[in-house]
Amino acid sequence: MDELKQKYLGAITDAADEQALEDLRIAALGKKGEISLKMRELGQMDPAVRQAAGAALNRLKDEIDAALRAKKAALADAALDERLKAEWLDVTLPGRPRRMGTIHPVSQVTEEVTAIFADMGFAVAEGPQIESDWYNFDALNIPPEHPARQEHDTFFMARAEGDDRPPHVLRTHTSPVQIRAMQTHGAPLRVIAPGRVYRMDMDQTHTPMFHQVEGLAIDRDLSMANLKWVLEEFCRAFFEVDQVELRFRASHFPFTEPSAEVDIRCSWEGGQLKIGEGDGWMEILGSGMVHPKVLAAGGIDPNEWQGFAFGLGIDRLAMLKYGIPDLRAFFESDLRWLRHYGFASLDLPTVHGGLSR
Ligand code: 2U9
Repeated sequence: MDELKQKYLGAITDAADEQALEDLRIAALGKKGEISLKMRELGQMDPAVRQAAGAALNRLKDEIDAALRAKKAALADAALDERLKAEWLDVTLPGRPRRMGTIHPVSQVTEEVTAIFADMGFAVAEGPQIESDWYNFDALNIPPEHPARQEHDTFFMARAEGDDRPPHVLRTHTSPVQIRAMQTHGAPLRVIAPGRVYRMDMDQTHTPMFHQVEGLAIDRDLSMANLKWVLEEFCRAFFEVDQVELRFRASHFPFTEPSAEVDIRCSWEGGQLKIGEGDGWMEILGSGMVHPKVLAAGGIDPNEWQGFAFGLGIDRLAMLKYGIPDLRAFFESDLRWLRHYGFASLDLPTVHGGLSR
């Protein structure tokens, strides 16, 4: 009996896993197990011996059973420990930073400009980027002999041989959008047209595709004074300064008469641009009173209505506001460039802070 006890308790202590324990349980306590066989032998024993042997066998059975359970629990604990060790996580580790996208400066500035004019009652209009040469040129009082209509300035769409319909072009400005708005809505009208435009130009400061916002206001008695107020109001809001000073320089555009290029008072000190102060002037946009022929092309009677119009280049405005000195930041759409120049949609450097970077 002692031998059996030592054999099984020792084997149970040494059992490596649950399967080994189960094998031991069957070998000892199973139907044909050693203990069970011994129980069966009790029947042939002398009653006096049987009683003592039976009690001892029952105790041994209980001991083996208890040892099996204890070992099973110990194995389960060890397995759990093992798993916890393997699956341990350091929840105090810092997170891995995720690379976030940013809004492109051109989109950002387009939205800013649009919002400012929307506050002044201008609706936003859009139109096709491939235009007939009538909408892009004739309607805007740009005659066929004008340099802009020569092959080297404008992208003309190819026509099949023998197709002699008037040419289509990649629009060179967003002005055709306003012609369409005049035709659709008539006067009075206040509309801005943001969008892509195309010119055959490619150097340090020009890209063949760039972005404009043009504005047009038509009413019964609009004047340059109204134009001046609208542009001043825009500049205060856009450059986030209380006071701006604008200088209107006489110029010429076919679609406006009179025409003016508009400069803003600024200073450049230590490479930092400050708007509204200093001795410098920087050109920021073009403008004028809409030419009567252009009003007529839009179906609006120039004897009854006047209009003012302006146009600004978004790419340059974005570079000024966010201190981006290089066009590569734009046409490569490269986040490395944008980050390099400190542009992040959630951390906007202002004109005064941003350019010092
Ligand atoms: C209509 C009538 C008149 C829009 C105007 C300018 C002056 C101008 C330039 C600014 C920088 C183009 O992107 S740029 O190179 N634009 O100087 N644009 S007046 O005049 C219009 C528009 C539409 C029907």
